[in-house]
Order: sequence, then structure tokens, then C-alpha cells
Amino acid sequence: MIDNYRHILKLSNRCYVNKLINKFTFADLIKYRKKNFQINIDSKMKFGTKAIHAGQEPDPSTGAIMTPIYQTSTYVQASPGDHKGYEYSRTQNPTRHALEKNLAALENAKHGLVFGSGLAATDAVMKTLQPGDEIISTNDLYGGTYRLFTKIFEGFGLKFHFVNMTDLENIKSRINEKTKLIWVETPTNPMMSIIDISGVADLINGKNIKLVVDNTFSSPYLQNPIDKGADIVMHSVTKYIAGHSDVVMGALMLNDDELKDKLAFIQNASGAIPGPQDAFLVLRGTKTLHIRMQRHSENGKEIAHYLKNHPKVDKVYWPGFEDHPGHEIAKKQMRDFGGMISFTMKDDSVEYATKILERFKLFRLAESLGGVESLSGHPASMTHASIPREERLKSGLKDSLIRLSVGIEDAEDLIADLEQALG
Ligand code: P1T
Repeated sequence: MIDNYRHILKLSNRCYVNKLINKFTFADLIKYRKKNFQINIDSKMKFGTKAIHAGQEPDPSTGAIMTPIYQTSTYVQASPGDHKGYEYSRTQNPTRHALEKNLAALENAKHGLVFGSGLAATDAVMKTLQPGDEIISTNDLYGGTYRLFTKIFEGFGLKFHFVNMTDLENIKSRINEKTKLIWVETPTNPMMSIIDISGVADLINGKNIKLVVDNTFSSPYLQNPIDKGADIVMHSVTKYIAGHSDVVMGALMLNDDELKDKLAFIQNASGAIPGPQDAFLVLRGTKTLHIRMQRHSENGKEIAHYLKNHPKVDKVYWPGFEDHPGHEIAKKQMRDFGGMISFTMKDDSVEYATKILERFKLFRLAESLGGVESLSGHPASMTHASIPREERLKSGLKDSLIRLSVGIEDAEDLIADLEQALG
């Protein structure tokens, strides 16, 4: 009896669905397909609107509001070369393309290209150079970038000069006819030094030298280097852009068509691309980038001031302080000062720093930064261990320096954690 009822229910449901399908005529389908759901993102649109909408149109086949994860390695062709613009997912993938367009819009750039990691993006930029070319970079930069430059690309004949870029004279005096690229990171990792992007751009104006800015610590919400004269912006998307510590990815944003073609060729030829699942996660991340960065900056400010007034703390490195040497430039080129802070203790020993790091409960000890959760790090033994100690000390990176990535938890709880850890 019950089985009979189930059968009748199934049949009637099927009839209802069929009726709906029959009502939706072929003409309706064409009308739906023709409707333009695209939102025109123009340069006047504000950051939050671009973050949520740029590069993202409802899926043409279903109307899905979120860009689908096109988890496919290849695309069917009607006849050789007769396809819909997608041939093979190393070269093109719709989810990745949506992200590339979204990221380009956030940096006010024409083009965006994403890679399997921040270092893969940096690697692609270096492959545009030739043996004998010279690069000027900051002496205070992410240890992995330093390692890529010195341990890989020096071996292929590129020459690197690492200088203190807070003084533009140090850059100017290194420029010669072989200089092809200037690699800036600002704020720097981990000393939070500020490099004047427009100042560097002015130095190379009219010369055949490209300016690349690693904008990871600021995120596109706090700083847009292309507006200040940079040729390429590089991001470790892993950090603030993705924002949830669940993806490793890198990106390049730029305006120059020829350079973009060169980099897209390298992206495909070397093949360091991210998968569609990760592209989807980052598209989800960028939708809240502006809100997250506002809270990172608010919390960063409270924590920086708390640390500055703590009797056991020696120096606090955060560009929002009026007495930070780069404060005026930071005010000029950044929208706010972010949530990255480094500090040293009056008891300047590795032992004491280690004790603090072990005591943290909310500020978990881990490599990386920029996620919603707060993290702590010990650059000398972790992120910057690949830089020789004498080089580290030149930029002020002491053995006891602790780096904080201030998350978006409640500031009171973060301060309570610092209070118990500093003892
Ligand atoms: O980890 P990856 O996505 O490859 O990005 C490298 C990178 C590039 N530039 C900067 C300024 C970075 O901070 C990083 C990665 N940094 C860390 C993992 C860290 O904890 O500092």
C-alpha cells in the first residue's frame, strides 16, 4: 500500500517537472541567453563594488550567480581549432580567467595573471630577463624572494643588488645601462619599512627599466602601485587577497599589452598555474577584502599602540606611528596602515622571544600572514632564515624580532593574549 503511494507521488512529481520544462520554451531560452547580465565595471566604481562584481558574470548555461569551478583539464572541439576559446586548462580556464579579471580590476590594471604561488609569479617576471641583466632590490624583503633571486636566478646570469631603498639615492647610484628591473616590496617583510613608489618610478622615468612592486603586505585595498607609476604589481595571493589561509597562489597585474603577452606565454610555457578550485576560493575571498582590511587595520592600530606602551617592549615597527621614518610616505601611498607589526623586546634574547611565541594562544605560531586569524612568527628562524645573518642584521632584523599578522578577531581578546604572553 505504502509502496503504491510512493509510486503515485513519484509519477505526479515527474508530471509537474515536465510541465515546467514544457512551459519554458526554446524562445524563452534564447531570450534568457541574450539578456546581458554583465555589470560594466568602470574605473569610477569603488573598491567594494569591484571586489564583488569585477570579472564575474552569472554562468551563461545555468544562471548560477557564483562563477562555477570548471574542474576540467580540456574542452571538446567540433573540428580541429573549432572551440569556444578554451583548449587546455594550463592555457585557459574560465574560473581562473574570472579571477584574473577580478584581480586586475582591484589593482586598477588592464591585465591579471595568476600563478601556483607568489614565488611562481616572481619566477615568471624574472624569466622575462636575459643573462647579464641587472636587478636592484631592497635589502629587506621576503626570504623566499631573496632565495629565488640568489640561489636560482644568479646561476642563470642575472645580477642582483640589494640596497636600502628607503633612501632613493641608494637606488640611483646603482642604476646603469644593464639595469632592467627594480624590485620593490613595501611595506617590507618583516621590518615594515616604507619605500616611496612614485619616487622610484620618477628615477627610472624614460629609461628601459621596469618597476615591479610586491604589494602583498598592503593588499590592493590599502595600496595600488600602478597608480603610482609601477609597471607590474605582484601579490602572494596566499595572504590578504585569499584571506582565509586555505590557498597558495600568486598574481601579476599590469597594463602593458606586450609585457602581458610575454608573461602569459611564460605562464603557459612554464606551467605554474593554479587549479580552478583554488581560483574559486580566492574569488570568494576577494568579495570581503575591503571589509577584512578595514578590520585588520583597526586591530593593527590598537595592538601597535598597546605594544608601544608595554614596559618590556623595545621597538615596534608599524608605519602608522607618526615617528615611523616612512610615515609621511605611507600616508601618501596607502589608504590605511594594515595589520602587520614587528617588535623587539628590551630583553633582546632569542630565549625570551621563544618563550613569548610558545605562550601565545590566539597568535598561533605559523609561517604566513594575512588570514582572518592572527598569527605570530619568528623571522630569523622561519620566513627569513634563508637570508644570511649579517645581511639580516644590516636591515635591523634582530634574532629576537617577533612578527605579528593581526587578524580580525576582537581586539580585546588579542590584547589579553599579548598581555599573558609578554608576562
Ligand atoms: O608563499 P608564496 O605565495 O609563494 O608567496 C611568497 C611571498 C612573496 N612576497 C611576500 C612579501 C611574502 O610575504 C611571501 C610569502 N611570505 C610568507 C610565507 C611569510 O610568512 O612571510
